[in-house]
Order: sequence, then structure tokens, then C-alpha cells
Amino acid sequence: DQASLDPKIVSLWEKCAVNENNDKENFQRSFVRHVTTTLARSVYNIDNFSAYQATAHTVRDQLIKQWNETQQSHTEADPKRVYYLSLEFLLGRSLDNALLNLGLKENFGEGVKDLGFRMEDVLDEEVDAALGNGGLGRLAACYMDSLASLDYPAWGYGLRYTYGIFQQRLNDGYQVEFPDYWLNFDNPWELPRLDVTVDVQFGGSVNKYTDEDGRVRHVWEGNDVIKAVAYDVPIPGYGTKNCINIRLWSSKPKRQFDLGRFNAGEYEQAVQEQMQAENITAVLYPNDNHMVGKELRLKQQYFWVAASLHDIVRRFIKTGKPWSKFPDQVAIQLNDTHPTLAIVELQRILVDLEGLKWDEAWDIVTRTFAFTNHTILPEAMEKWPVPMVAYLLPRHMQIIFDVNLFFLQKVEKLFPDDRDLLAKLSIIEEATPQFVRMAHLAIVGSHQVNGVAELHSNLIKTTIFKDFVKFYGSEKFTNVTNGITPRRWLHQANPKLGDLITEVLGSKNWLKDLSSLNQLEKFADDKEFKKQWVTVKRSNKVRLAEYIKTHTGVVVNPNALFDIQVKRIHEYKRQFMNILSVIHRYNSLKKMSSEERCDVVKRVIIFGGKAAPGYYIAKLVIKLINSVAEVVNKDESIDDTLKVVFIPDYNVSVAEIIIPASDISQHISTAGTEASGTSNMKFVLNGGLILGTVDGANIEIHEEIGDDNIFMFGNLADQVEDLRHAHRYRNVPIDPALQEVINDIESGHFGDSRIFSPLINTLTIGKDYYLISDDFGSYLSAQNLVDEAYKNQDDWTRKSILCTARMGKFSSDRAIKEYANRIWNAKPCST
Ligand code: F55
Repeated sequence: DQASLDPKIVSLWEKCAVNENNDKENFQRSFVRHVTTTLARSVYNIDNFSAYQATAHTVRDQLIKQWNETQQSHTEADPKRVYYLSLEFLLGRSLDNALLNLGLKENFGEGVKDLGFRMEDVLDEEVDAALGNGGLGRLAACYMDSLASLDYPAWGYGLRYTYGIFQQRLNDGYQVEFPDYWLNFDNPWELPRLDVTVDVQFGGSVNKYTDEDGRVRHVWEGNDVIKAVAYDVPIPGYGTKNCINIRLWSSKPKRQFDLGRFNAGEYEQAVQEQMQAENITAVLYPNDNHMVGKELRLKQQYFWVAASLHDIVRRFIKTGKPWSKFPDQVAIQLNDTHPTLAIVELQRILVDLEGLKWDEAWDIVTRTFAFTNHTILPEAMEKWPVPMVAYLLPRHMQIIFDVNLFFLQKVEKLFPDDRDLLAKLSIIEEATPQFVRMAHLAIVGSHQVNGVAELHSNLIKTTIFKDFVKFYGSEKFTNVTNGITPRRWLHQANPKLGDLITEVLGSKNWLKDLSSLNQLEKFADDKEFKKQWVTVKRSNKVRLAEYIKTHTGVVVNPNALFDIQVKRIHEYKRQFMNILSVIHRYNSLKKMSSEERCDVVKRVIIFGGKAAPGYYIAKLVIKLINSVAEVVNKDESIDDTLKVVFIPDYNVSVAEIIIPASDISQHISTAGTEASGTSNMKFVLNGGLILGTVDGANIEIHEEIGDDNIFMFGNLADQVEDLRHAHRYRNVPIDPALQEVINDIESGHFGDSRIFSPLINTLTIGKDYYLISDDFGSYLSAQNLVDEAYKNQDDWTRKSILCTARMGKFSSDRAIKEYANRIWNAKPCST
């Protein structure tokens, strides 16, 4: 409370709040101060890591100031807040991003250099914050950057995992996983709020009593209480003072060590309970697009949701507004079904704790929440056994049954006698045991449901959620096509291209308004500009070639066509089809004379990505890629026309090196399976062309950049069902080119073929569920078109420029404005 402060303190604070001059000298003073005090080191002993830490702490000081000012001004203005609930925030590194967003890069860069360090080396010391699996987690991070940059009063809520996504190493071509203990050294990007805690309970029972008004009230008495401790991660906007917050919860035992039990000789049990509490936020589940029904995962979800909602509700109560105003003050976005329990928790708070009537509470709840779906793959749909939910969260299970009852009563009223429809819409799946269908709960408890690209949003209305459209009408379902932040994915990852664009457009305005890149179109035939464009791409390819040499030992030629597929390894993403086509290419090259090979476009085919540790087939794909690479890379008879590389441990900071260096990237999922994809956007924004299927956001990228600048192939989403049916019930002959490749693998050309038979079997016994055979022919034709197009370097450069110029739509700023205007009804609030 500012008014009650000592005026002396206020005046000092105001002085502090005015940003000091962030020039080189001030930076260096702060750098040295942090080395000698924060790091307790001698100035005679500063290595790159200490230089990183001292720089980071200097930036952190700035962040904290802006963060404080932002929170202060939001408290005063009290606008409608946006809360983004995500179990994953795949932030990557923070230093370079903060330097660029705060506009400190130049001065601090000079300051660092002046002290004898190279900024690249200093930045390279930072470990990634890898609290996510892939697209969904990185999307959350891009959205936080846009929310901050556009001055929205937003908060992210997540978990502070002790271990992020595992580190991937290769052993004999196989993936092996290592723990990602990212907090090994201190983390300057978080502010521990050891005083901000929430008690979260589990288990126990529900007792009923009748209150003075004769109403039956429920009291949940848990038998296990765990403490959530807040850690705040400031997110600075670009070109604004707005600095928002991601609050990550860490689990701690409620009772510090129980001395009585220790004395009673129950030492082990006392310690064990302590450890179990800390277990909750210990590790990120490493599965993407796959549901694993582990009890600990459900505990993570409730722990996170309960702590976050408590925080949100507490902030609302402080304003003194009545509950009816809650949906005008609070918008909560559910990033997939993982936070769906928040719907139930808010209803519980309002009814059980605050004494609201059921209907009044439910109206508040449904006007507060909105839900984003990220997949239609059946194996990814979250469902939890009713007995598990009832045991861990007895009151929530009752509320879910009640929500379902009232919902189904409404359905029945509108569709009398349609028993079938009731079963299909029910939040409860009637199996043994019963299951809670989280997507159904999320739809019923939200006012809007969105998919993440046009095709995907249409598909959810016609497939997985079609019965809900029958009941609610289609207005409840909408599309918000994903976006990416141009700050990290161009400005930061590709500084040379960023500078070139800024120079030719005459300002950095494109970083705030990405559609202004369209002014690049007029330079697509400008000789001088094209030359510079090519120089930038070439230098990014050299940078990647060096990285590849260091991390795999393979030497690649930067003049070759760089063909890249980096993303989580999954059957639906079809890295298998890619490597099969590589074998086809290799065999064709071997059949050629050396004169014929002279005319061939040299290619470096680059893979990267992690497989879920328990996903056997995905791990075999990695092994196959490495086995093929080993044979191809040492075969001198093909004159360097082909190299194959698997880059280990793909993550955000590796992506920042890979993406700017691509000529072609592949986004080749079976049509209808990739909800959106976001790396496709990153590649094209950086002037890389794409080879892709008619799926996800590829379709909208195609619409924007035009037919001439993209290579599309394969069957369409609406053909998939029939094709699968054919595989199942008829004898569909395998594509002949594909058969040849299979024979080649089976001949032992790439090592013991028995290793790969489970993989080959997916095409035969497995009925080729992802339609590799059906798409193989058109895939190879598209590959040939790529080769032909690359021969005309001048035209390729023109295509590359037009790609970048036409990517304005895919800024996460555009996506966030759509959410704000169409879903949250939230306005910017500048500090
Ligand atoms: C992680 C855990 C579970 Cl239990 C389920 C899914 C995931 C996950 O990582 N999903 C994911 O990344 N989905 C992707 O979301 C992106 C952002 O919307 C899409 O672009 C992409 O198509 C989709 O697969």
C-alpha cells in the first residue's frame, strides 16, 4: 500500500523506478558488482559462465524493475486479466531474448566485448528452460511474448519441474535419455516467492451438513496436504515497458520434518512422505500427443490447478467486487485438456466455500473458461478412471457427476429419446471402470472451444466433437490459427536476416507489425538485394555446418541443398517416410554414372527430434535414420551428392541455429493428423521453402505464399478414411518404389534387418495406418520438383524472399489479438 509508506522510501523508490541510463559503463559497473557480490568471485577469475551469470543478473535487475512497475500499474487500473494455464512452457534461453526485447543488446554487447568476452560465447553458456515437449509448450512461450509485447494484463500459470524434457544422446544409433537437471546452477530468470504459498489437499472424504438456510453443504477434508510455492518468471515485451509474469508452482512438504515421528523411530517414513510431496513437480511427462494414465500426472494437474485458481480468486477478492463480476474481470484459457480440473475447482470454490447457488456458480464458471484443442489423435485424448479421481479428489468427482447430470438433462430436453446421443456426449465413459472424458468436461465448462488451424478447427466440428455441435450449434466452436513470435524466430535466431530486413524497410517496425514484411515483395527481383539475401542464407548454412561437425562429426557442404525435418519423432509425422525416400534417393544415385551424378543437386538431409522414452517404434525410426546415415555418409562412390545427419538433443536453442539455415523443410504428416504445426511457420519466415502435405497450417501458409513457392503433395484429409478402410479390408498393393526400398532394408544393406522388422511391419501387418505407401509416389515426385527448382538459384532466391514477405499472418501477435477480441474480451493496459 503506497499511501502508508514512509515518504523517504517512496521518493527513493521513484528514483529507482526511473530507469538508469543503460549505457556501456553502467553495464560494466553492474557486471563487476555481480561478479564480486552475487557470484562471490574474484575479478581475476571470470570465465564465460561467470560472465553469463553476471550479465544475466544485470538484465534481471532491469526485468525486476519493469515487472514491479507493470504489476503495480495493473493493480491500480484493475483491468480484466487473462490467465493462460499451460502444463508446459518451452521457453528455451532467456538472456538474448531479454537483451533484444529490452533494447539492451547493443550497449551490453559492447560492454561484454570490451571486457574481453565474445557475446556469442557468453550467450551459449545458458541452459535451456525446457519445460515442455514440443509444439504445445513452445506455443505457450510464443503467446507469452506476444501478450507482453501487446501490453495485455496477462499471467501464465505452470509447474516448475525440477527435470525438464530429457536430454537425448545417441548410443550406437539408438536414443538414450538422460535427466535434464536444469536447476543445477542458479536460475537468474526466476524470482522465488517463498512467501507466496498455497496448501493443496488430496484424498480424504466429503462430509455433508445442513446450514442455517437449510441448504446442504459439502466439506472436503483431505488427508494429505502439500504446499505449493510460487516461482515467478518475468516475461518482457518487445518495445514496451510491459513485463508480465509466468507463475510456476513447486511442491514442498507441508510439515517440514516431523520430529516426533523421528524420535518414535519412524525416520524413514517421515522422510519418505517429505519426498513424495516433492515428487509432484519433479518431472515433466515426456509424451507428446499421447495420454499416459499415471496417478502422479493427475496429481500434478490438480496441484497446479488448485494453486493457480486460489491465486486468481485471491486477486479478485482483493478488489472487493461481487462474484457476478468475476467473468468480467477474469478470462482463463485452458491449453489443451490438462488444466480441465480448473473448471471443477472453480465450481467447488464458488459453491462449497463461497456459498453461491449451483446455477449461479456454473454461469460464472462457463463465462470464465475457454478451451484450446491441439489434436484429434484418439490416443491423445485424456481420460481418467473414475475410481482414481474419486480417491484423489472425492468432492471433484461428485461435482463432475452433477455437472454431467445437469448437462445430460438439457441434452435430453432438446433431443428426447436419443439415448445414443446421451452416451456419446456424456462426460463419463461407461466402461469398467468408468472414465472421465476430459475434453467433454472442458467443452461443457467453457464458453468457447477453438482449434489451432482452419482445417483442424473444421475437423473437430465434423469428427471428435460433432455431437457437441448438434447440441450447442457451431458458434461455440471457432478457429484461432497458431502463430509464432517474430522476436525470437527471426530477430534473435537470424540476426543477419533481421538486420537486412530492417535496413531495406528502413525501420524495425516489422517486429511489431509482421504484415509490413510485405514491403519486401518489391525487392524480390532486385539484384543487389537478392545477393545480400543469398549471403545471409549461406552464412546461416555455414553456421549450421559447423554445429553439425562439432556435434556429429559429419562434414557437410554448405553449397548443398539443406533439407530439414526437425520435430518430435512420431509415426503420424512420418519421419519414417522421409528416411525411406532417402534410401530411394541413395539407390538412384548409385545406379547413375558419374557424369549423370554431375547434374544432380547435392543434398544434406537433416533430422532432429526426441522420441517419447516408451515409444518403441519412434525409437526404431531414429535407429534406422542413423543406420542409413552411416552407410550413405561413408560411401565415396556417390561423390558427396548425399549426406544424412541426425542432430542429437533437438531443443529450442538448437532450433534457433537450424531453422535459419534451411533451404527446404519437411512437414509431411498424414493429412488431418497435424493440428497445425508451428515450425513450418518458423522455417518459411526465415526464407526456407517447404515440402509438405495438405495438412494443418501448411494449407494456410500455401494460401498466403502462393502455389509457386511451396511443394505440396499427398492425399487429402477427406480421403484418409477410405484409404484406411481399403488397407484394412482389401489387398492394396504396396507402392513399387517403396517395395524396392523395403527389400533393400531387408537385404541387410543397413545392418541386421531383423532390428527393423517391427518398423517394416507397420506398413504391412499394421495396415499402413499413416498411409506411407499411398503418399509415396507423389512424395517422390514432389522431391524431384524440389531438385529441379533448386537448379535455378536465382528463381529460388526470389521464392525465398516472397516466402518471408508473405508470412505476416503467422505472427503470434495476430493470434493473441484474435483470442483477446473474440474469446477473452480483454483490452491492452499499458504501464
Ligand atoms: C503433450 C502432452 C500431452 Cl498429454 C498431449 C499432448 C502434448 C503435446 O505436446 N502436444 C502438442 O505439442 N501438440 C501440438 O500443438 C501444437 C500447437 O498447437 C500444434 O501446432 C501441433 O500440430 C500439435 O501436435
